[in-house]
Amino acid sequence: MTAALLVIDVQNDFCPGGALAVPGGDEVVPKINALMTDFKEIILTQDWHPAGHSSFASEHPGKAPFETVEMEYGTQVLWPDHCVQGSHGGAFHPDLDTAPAHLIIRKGMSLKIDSYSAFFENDRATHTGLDGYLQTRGVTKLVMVGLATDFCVQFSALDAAKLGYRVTVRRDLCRAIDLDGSLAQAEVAMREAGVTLD
Ligand code: VGL
Ligand code: ZN
Repeated sequence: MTAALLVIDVQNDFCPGGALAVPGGDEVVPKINALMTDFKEIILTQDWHPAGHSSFASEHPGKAPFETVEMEYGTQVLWPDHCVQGSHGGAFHPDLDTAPAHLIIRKGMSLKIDSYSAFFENDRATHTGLDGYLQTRGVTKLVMVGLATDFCVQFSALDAAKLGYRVTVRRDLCRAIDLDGSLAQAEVAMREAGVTLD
């Protein structure tokens, strides 16, 4: 059995001072770096939106960040412009040790579809390719850390569990946005899906 560490969206825009700052987002960086030494397989994800992405409130006249809209694929939360391709906000936190990573999965690159999960876009159908990569590398167990617990970490954990991986989320190495109780909901959903919450 091979375990992989999945480090989710530890990027400047999700850290204090960033466009969509997650409280304490930068606090997890040193401990994530330390945890990397326990893994032979390390994968990073990077939220990587084209300018004018449909998840940005600025693309929806009359709408403010954190309101929702109905998209073809379901309800979408609208966000401040964040993690634009090539921007400083889209770069990894400068202290994150990216050298040991085997693979960097970029997501949210389709203009019209957001992607919280490391496995599927928010249409729940379009693969990122991560599942194929993990299968061909013999990975069956995933430990997840990063930002944000209630969005990208949760969606990644639920998809991974559904795909048959054994999943552990290290809550001490994650931080949440927590919109209207979304963190508590995420924890219930992850537990129900058989995800281990450490
Ligand atoms: C995320 C909101 C929008 C995340 C990404 O990484 O959790 N949240 N884009
Ligand atoms: Zn995003």
